[in-house]
Order: sequence, then C-alpha cells, then structure tokens
Amino acid sequence: MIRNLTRAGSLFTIVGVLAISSGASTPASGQQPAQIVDVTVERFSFTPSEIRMKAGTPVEIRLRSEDTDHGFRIAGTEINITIPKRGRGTATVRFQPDKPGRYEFECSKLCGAGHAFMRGTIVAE
Ligand SMILES: [Cu+2]
Repeated sequence: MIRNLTRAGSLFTIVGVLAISSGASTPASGQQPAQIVDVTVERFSFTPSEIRMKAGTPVEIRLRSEDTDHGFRIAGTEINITIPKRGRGTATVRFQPDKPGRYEFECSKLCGAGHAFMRGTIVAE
C-alpha cells in the first residue's frame, strides 16, 4: 500500500473521506500547524482512546478503521463523521478547542454489540 504523507501535516493524501469541522477552527488559509494524531478504530475501541493536546493549538485526528464503518462524534461540538471501512481510506478531523477541558468522543455509527463502549476523551491542557 502506498502512503504519501508529509511530516509537516499541511499536505496529506487521503483516499476517502475528508471532513473538517470545528466551531473554533479558523479558515483554511493561515492555519496553525496542527498536532497530528493517528487513531485506529475497530470493534469496539479507539486506539489511543485518550488524546492529549494543548488548548488553542489545533489537532488533526486521522481515523482509520480496521474493520467496518464507524463514526466519530465529539460531544458538545458539530463534529460527527463517518470513518470508512478498512481499505477505504482515512477520515480526518481538525479540532481546536480554545479552552482547557475534557471532550468526550464516541462512535456514532451502530457497529455491533459493543458499540456503546466505543468511547474516548480528548484532554486539552
Ligand atoms: Cu459503533
């Protein structure tokens, strides 16, 4: 499998879904470089399930499924995207909370018996 990713994070190749949504994020031009976090998604977990970041600095969360379609929803925000099934690419979310706090996320697509346990936390410090 060919991957074409730059370390800087400003350029990346995505096969599949690109979703950018955050109440706090700025327009595409003049964005701060984001902290990149790769998350593996599978029945019934997100790995890592805890993401640590600095408030005010954007984080770019790249979600890749190891099995079926999943969802990624951050409670209290408008972020809610579908993660395509294995082999269909990566879903990317940019998130930039202004204030320190804990932001809970969960799978938003019914994926089986353990669906309700697919949760995690973003800790903005
Ligand atoms: Cu699910």
